[in-house]
Amino acid sequence: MRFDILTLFPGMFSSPLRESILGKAIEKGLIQIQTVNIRDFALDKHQVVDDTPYGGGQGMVMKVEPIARSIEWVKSQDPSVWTIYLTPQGKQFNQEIALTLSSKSHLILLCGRYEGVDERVRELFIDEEISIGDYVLTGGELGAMVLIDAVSRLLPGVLGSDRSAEEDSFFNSLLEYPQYTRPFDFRGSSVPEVLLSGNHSAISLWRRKEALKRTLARRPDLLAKANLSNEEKKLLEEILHSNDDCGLRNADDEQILKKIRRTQTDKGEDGV
Ligand code: 4GX
Repeated sequence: MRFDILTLFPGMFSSPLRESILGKAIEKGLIQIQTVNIRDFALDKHQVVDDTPYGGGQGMVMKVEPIARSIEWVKSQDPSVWTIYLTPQGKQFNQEIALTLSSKSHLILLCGRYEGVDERVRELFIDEEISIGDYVLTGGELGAMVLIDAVSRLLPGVLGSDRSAEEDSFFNSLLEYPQYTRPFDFRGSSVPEVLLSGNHSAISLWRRKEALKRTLARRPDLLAKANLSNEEKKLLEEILHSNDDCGLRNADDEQILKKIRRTQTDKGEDGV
């Protein structure tokens, strides 16, 4: 899969995407990450890429021509490339979008600075607008890195052969269970005995129950959407009937709890 990043700050991408897992993926030829400096496509003597907004107001707007030329330059190599603009006004990025994007062969990621890009860039060149979350960055570059990271690890061969992305708990809309490694005892806090038992079915059951508890406590919204197996539904009822309230206290949570019970019953015996 190929990523072309259109930015005024290509230097930002030199290290973060070339370390560790993504660095190996590049070496193996599984992904290709190229930066395109938008300034190189400004034709005037001073290579101006921004200008004051029509109608007045604060700050600067990125000019349409240098962006248009850089996109057209990439498109001339591959007309089928999918063009994304990172902006807080876009659809909020999540695992499902990452999965959809991972089936594309080539993405352009346009990184805006200042007050954003001239509206005609969106109108004429952008296929999809994506936000990485409800906060304001100084530019789209970090958003592009987040997207590349999340998409790349879904590609076959990027994660080690012993670990597939389908095993991610987010795939099943549940948070991860707690993990431990040595030492057994750290300052009086020890590892749950079941993990040392060698009883694989008991360990698996404990982990699924802990994942459910944690999801109920921290992200009950995810549970409402989850496709739970019959066994998981049973475990969930056990948790809900125990004295441990899993941190669910306020009225909002009560509503979500009702919804979880309803959706998980409505889905019937197969959990679908
Ligand atoms: N998820 N930013 C875009 C420029 C800008 C300003 C105003 C449109 C309107 C962001 C995010 C993000 C900062 C990238 C502002 N564009 N990108 N940039 N949140 O905050 O992706």
